[in-house]
Amino acid sequence: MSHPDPSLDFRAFLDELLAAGDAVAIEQTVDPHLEVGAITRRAYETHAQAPLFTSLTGAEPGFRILGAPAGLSSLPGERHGRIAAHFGLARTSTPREILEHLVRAMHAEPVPPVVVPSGPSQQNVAVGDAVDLERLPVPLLHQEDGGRYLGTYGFHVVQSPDGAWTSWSVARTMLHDRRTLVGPAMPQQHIGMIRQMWSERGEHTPWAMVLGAPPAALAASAMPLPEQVNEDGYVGALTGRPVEVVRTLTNGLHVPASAEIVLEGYLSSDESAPEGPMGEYHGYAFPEGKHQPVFHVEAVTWRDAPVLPVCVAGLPPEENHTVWGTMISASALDLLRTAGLPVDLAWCSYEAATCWIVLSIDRARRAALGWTRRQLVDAVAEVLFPSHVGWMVPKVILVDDDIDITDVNQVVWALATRNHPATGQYVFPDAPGIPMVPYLTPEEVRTATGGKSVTDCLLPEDFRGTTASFRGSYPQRLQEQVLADWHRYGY
Ligand SMILES: Cc1cc2nc3c(=O)[nH]c(=O)nc-3n(C[C@H](O)[C@H](O)[C@H](O)COP(=O)(O)O)c2cc1C
Ligand SMILES: [Mn+2]
Repeated sequence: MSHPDPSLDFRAFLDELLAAGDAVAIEQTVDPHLEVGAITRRAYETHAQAPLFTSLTGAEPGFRILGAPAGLSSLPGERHGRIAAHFGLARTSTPREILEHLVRAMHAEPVPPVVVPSGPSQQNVAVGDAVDLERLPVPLLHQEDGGRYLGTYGFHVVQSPDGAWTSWSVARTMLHDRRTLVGPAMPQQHIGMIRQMWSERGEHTPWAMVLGAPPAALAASAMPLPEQVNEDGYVGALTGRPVEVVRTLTNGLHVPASAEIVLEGYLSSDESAPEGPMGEYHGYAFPEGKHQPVFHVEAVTWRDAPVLPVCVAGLPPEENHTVWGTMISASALDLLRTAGLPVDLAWCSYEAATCWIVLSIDRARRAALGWTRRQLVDAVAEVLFPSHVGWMVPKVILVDDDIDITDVNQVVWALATRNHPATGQYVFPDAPGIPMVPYLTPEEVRTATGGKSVTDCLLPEDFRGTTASFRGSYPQRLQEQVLADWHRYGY
C-alpha cells in the first residue's frame, strides 16, 4: 500500500486532515485524565480542528490520541468536510450529496473484503499474559464518567456461529481491568443478536474490536443496515474496493489490515460488570451506571506509534450525531423510498442529538398519490417504526420539500409556523422505543417502550401564501444582479 486510500486507512485519513488544516498536532503534553476530553469537547463546540495529542501523560512514547475525528469544521465551505473525508468524498460535499452516495452503495453489489497475509495492524503484538490494556492511553473523558473508555470510536467484530453473517458495529467499551472491558451489547443491536446465538450453544462469542479503523468502515459500522447484511461488503461497495483484512492471531476472525489497534478475545455469554455512567449522545450523563457484558482480551496488536481515536460524547455536535445520525438518515431514506413513499430526503438534525429525524416530502409525488395527512403519517409509521433503523429515533418531523431539512433554522421555522397545535401531533404509544433517552420513566426504560411521534409540519393543501425572503420575493434576474453587485454595494 504505497498510496493508501484515506477512506480505507485511518493513518492516511489523519494525514489528509492535517494537510487540509482540519486537525492540529498538539506537541504539549496533555493528560488523558479529563484534559483530552476537555480539549476535544471545546473543539466540537467551537467547530475547531480535530486535536491530535502527540504527547500524553503516563503513556508510552509514540502512543497518540485523535479527538473529534468527525467533528464539524469551520473551514469555509467545508462544514461537513471531516465526515465527507470518511468516504473519500470532496471536503465541500453537502449532506444531500453524502446521503445519496451512501444510498447508492446500498443498491450496489457488495464487495467482500480480501484477506492479506500481513498488515501494519499486527506490527506489534501482545498475547495472553502479555496483554495489558493499561499500556494504552485510556482516557477519562468526563468527570461524571464511571470509568475510563478505550472504545469510543471503534467497532466490534463478531460472526454468527454458522459464519454466514459478519457484523461490524460501533458501541462503547470501558476499561474493567488490565485484560477485560465492559460495555453494552443490546439485544436490539446486531452484536446482541449474535451473542444470543452463541449463548444458545453455551459458548462465548469470538470477538475483536478495531480502533483507528478505516474511516468508511467505522461509519458503516454505525449504520443500521438490516440483519444478516455484512457491513464489510457494504464498505467495499461504498469505497469501490475491497477492505484488506488480516486473520486475527487467536480466534479466526478477520480485521482491517490497516487498523491502528486491534483487541482480540471473546464476549462472555454470562459474565457482567458495572459499566458507566458516561456522558451520552443525547447530551446528558446519568448518575448511575448499569451492569453490562464483559469482553475478555486475549491479544492486542497495534501499528507503530498507534493513534487511538476518541469520541467525547455529549452535547451536539459529536460523532453520535455527525456519523450515527448521518448513517441513520441514509438508512431511513432508503427504506422509505424503497417502500414507495414520497420522501425527498431524511435528516437527523445534528442539533437534535439523534432524537429526531426530519423527512421532507415531495409535494408533487404526494399530490399524485392523493394521500391525506393521516394516510401519509400512518404509512411512514408503518414502514419506519418496526424497522431496525426506525427503532433508534423516537421522533419524526414531516415538512414539505421547500424546506432544506439539513438547515436546522428552516426546520425550526417550519415547526413554529406550520405545525397545528391541536391536530398536528400523532402519537404511537406502542411503537418500540430506544431505552436511552432522558424523558423515559424507569418502567419504560426497563421494557424498552415509550412510544414514538410524528409531528406534521406540512402546509395545508389550500395554502396560498408564498415565502417572503430573498429567494421568494424577487424576480430571478434581480436576485442575480444583487448577488453580482454585492461587493459593489459596500459589503
Ligand atoms: C460514536 C458512536 C458511539 C456509539 N455507541 C453505541 C453504543 O454504545 N451502543 C449502541 O448500541 N450503539 C452505539 N452506537 C450506534 C451503533 O453503532 C449503530 O446503531 C449501529 O447500527 C449498530 O450496528 P448494527 O446495526 O450492526 O447493530 C454508536 C455510534 C457511534 C457513531
Ligand atoms: Mn449490522
